[in-house]
Amino acid sequence: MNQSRTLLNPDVVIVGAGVAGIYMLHKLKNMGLTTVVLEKSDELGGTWNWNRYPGARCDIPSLEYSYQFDEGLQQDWNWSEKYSGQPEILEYLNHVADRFDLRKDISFEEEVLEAKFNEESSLWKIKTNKENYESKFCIFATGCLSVPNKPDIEGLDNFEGQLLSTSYWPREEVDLSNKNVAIIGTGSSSIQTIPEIAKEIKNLYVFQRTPNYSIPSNNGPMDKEVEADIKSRYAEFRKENWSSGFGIASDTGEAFISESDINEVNGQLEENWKSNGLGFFGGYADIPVDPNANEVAADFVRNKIKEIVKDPETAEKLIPKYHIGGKRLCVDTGYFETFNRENVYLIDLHSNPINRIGESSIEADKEYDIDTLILATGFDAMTGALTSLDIVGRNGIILRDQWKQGAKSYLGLGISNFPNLFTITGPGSPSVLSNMMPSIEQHVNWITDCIGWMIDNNKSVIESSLAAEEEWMDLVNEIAGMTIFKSTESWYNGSNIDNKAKAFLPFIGVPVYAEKLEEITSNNYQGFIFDVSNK
Ligand code: NA7
Repeated sequence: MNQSRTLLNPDVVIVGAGVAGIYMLHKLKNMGLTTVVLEKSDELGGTWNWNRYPGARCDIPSLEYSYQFDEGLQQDWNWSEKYSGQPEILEYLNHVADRFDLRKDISFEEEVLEAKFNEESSLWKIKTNKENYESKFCIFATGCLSVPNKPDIEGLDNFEGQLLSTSYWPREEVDLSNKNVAIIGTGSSSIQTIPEIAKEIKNLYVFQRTPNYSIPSNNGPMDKEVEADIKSRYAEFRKENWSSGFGIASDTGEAFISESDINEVNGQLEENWKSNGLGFFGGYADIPVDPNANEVAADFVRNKIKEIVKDPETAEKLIPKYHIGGKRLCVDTGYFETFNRENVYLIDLHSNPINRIGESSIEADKEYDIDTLILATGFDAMTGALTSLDIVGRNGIILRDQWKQGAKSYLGLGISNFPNLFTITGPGSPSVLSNMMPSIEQHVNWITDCIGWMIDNNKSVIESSLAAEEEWMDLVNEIAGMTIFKSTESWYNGSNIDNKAKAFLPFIGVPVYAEKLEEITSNNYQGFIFDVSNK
């Protein structure tokens, strides 16, 4: 795949060739910096390369989940559906790589094993499975949901049937017809997989630890009129999205449930249920912040589940009891309806935990004979890709150790003790609580400008100050404390992984974040320190 010899002393090493890595490469190349992207896989695409499970689809509308840096690109590319499926997004990312001639600077099947800052030379030494690099800057574009969480269940390693994972789905077609299949986990990935596979298999056993709220996507072919309208005013449309709390167009509710007539509220929630997808959560301004308003919206969805699922006992098990949106809200195509099929069974792990996995079975309330086991058990979110390898900063500090009590970062971009290292959509930025695509572009643009500013101002080393980082994470937590997110167990705060520090990591509020970023930048990168050789 690699078309040119890899440069071992580039100005910049970028880790990961997903949405973030390829755009970062494009920007740095345009600046004239020598840059290499190191990618573990033999294909680019990141999330959209790995997560190929049946039904994998983006739950942000296609016209929003796309790059905006190039007018020609956003005009030329035509999405076929309202919500794009994984194959089409991967095709798009490959198109972008070819269109901007990026492929030759990506080294595929090259995994970073260690990145170490040399305080004398102020260079990053990066060791991979193939080479050693030395670069001035090191940029982690490794994604927020890229290290899968493998459950610790007795017997899992001895399972002799077909073992699949939504996050590492095989590229070749998987024939599940006539199979007895178990799936563990009921997050977004599972909620998208279940309706697809239930149609073709013999029996499906769904092992649910926590039920999830899900809103119907009402996906369909792209409405050509809507597309033409948006394309005629794309810049303005993108700007509008930036002004909404989670950065998506449908999330625009300004009214408050607490101040509205309940019949009107129910009518509006019905509208939002039918057309807003993820935007259901921001459909009223107080759903994310006021537990009482949240309960009204949650109850609305609970009633929908009761209406859709015919068996009352199954419906009851599928009804979430926590705040809606506190865990990542899901968007589906026929998820709850699937439980009306005769070949689909729901096993509630709270009443019947999995005792063990046998060679060809899974045992909870009883023993289920299975041919295939699908793990849809999520990720070590937001920090996994940065703590699963040795990133060594000043004084030999390993990032994993620095973050033992919870990840801290300044703006989700820089980390104290780790000079000239940038993270794209790192902890402390809106990332997973925003539309990832524009948030990635925002960070890539910022990093590019920052490096440009350093060159113009004769600065060679940048790092965030400990004080700025502490203050920033206090703000992240203060804002989260004003919402329903903090009181819900979720992967936003590390609750899904045993022994992971419980710390809330995303910055809530796309417009506020953008304002702060702008303010800090125009204040000569306030909170960052430059050219400190020995701290
Ligand atoms: P998620 O949303 O983290 O879902 C993982 C699911 O797996 C969730 O239901 C977990 O239950 C469950 N889980 C995790 N570990 C176990 C064990 N040990 N036993 C049983 N069940 C378990 O990941 P997804 O891949 O579905 O979605 C990730 C994001 O991708 C998604 O939000 C979009 O942004 C795209 P829990 O809720 O932790 O009790």
